[in-house]
Amino acid sequence: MPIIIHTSDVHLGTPLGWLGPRAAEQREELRRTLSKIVDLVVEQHADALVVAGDLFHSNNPSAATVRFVLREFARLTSDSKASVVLLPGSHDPLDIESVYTSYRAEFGKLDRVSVLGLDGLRSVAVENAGLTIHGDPPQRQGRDRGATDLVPDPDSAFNVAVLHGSTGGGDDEEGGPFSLSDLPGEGWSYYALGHLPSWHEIEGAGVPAVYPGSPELVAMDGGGQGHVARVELRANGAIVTKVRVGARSIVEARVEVTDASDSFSIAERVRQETRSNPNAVLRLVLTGLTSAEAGIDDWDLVEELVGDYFFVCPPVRDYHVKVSDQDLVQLPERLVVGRFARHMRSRLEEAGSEDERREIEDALQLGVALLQGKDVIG
Ligand SMILES: [Mn+2]
Repeated sequence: MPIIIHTSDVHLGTPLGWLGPRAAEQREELRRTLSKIVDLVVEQHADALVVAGDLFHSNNPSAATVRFVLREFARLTSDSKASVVLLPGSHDPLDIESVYTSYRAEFGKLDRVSVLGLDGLRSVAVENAGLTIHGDPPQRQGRDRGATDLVPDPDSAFNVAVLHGSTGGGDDEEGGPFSLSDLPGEGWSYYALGHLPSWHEIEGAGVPAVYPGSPELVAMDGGGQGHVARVELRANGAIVTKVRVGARSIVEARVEVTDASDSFSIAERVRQETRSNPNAVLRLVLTGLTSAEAGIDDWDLVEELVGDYFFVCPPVRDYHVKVSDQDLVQLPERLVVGRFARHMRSRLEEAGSEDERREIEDALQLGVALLQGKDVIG
């Protein structure tokens, strides 16, 4: 039974500037991921590698990046019987400046490597596998539409439709997965989709319809990336297996800064909540209420943690700073917040014990923050 390895949205050549000093390393990791995918095709004796769009991050990748891809595909076709079927996507669309037309001759020299849409190509028959792979590239950059008029080949045992796009959203705006009406009708064995950054399966299509997501981390808001789909086409249906190929992951932590005296003690809390992981990008959200004197310095915090992770994103400040005594006195009496502050301050003066004082102080700060419309709970 035919086996295909399905990937999309590799985004080779993306600058990854958000990774700062780690960007070059991660760009190299993207290449390594393509090599791992090629290895997987060889190991699995797959009949085809399908790339459902956005193999390249743009139509202007460096010559070195294109040469790397050509070399990997040459390795694939010499070490295996597999065909490679590429669909241009929304980042590497098939327009007049397309990477696929600029390097037409080089791609053309490779045996069994095809670009759907180039010279009107709409389907590729995979020899000896009873398999035909069909696809139509998105028509224009920034407009992602499915090609609903693809027709399966009745003489082929298995037909796979390859589509790139989502409903709504432009190229940088994230749309939702295709709805069923965006998929071409009856007679398909599998829908190989691309454009969404993380793994997603469309329910109700009758046969599996899968977005594998990027095989490696490319975006800060990434999450469920890092996989390819291994698809075994059988007479009684396609079996899809999610195969991990990505090296990096994202770790998210929400950490309370309340009562922390400095950045170092916050770093300690982060370590208690997450495990250090040299392959993880840490996304940190700081919550709670802190005093101005605590001096939470984002840069200190990142410096403290940077050795524990592949990269630490600048922390998101979702915390609030306590109102100083001086500011409390100045809250206007005609507002509820002013009267509340005065009332609580007089209770503070009457407090009997240190514990009681602290309790009233917390209630005062929390109450003032709430009355000022700040979201300090949870
Ligand atoms: Mn795309």
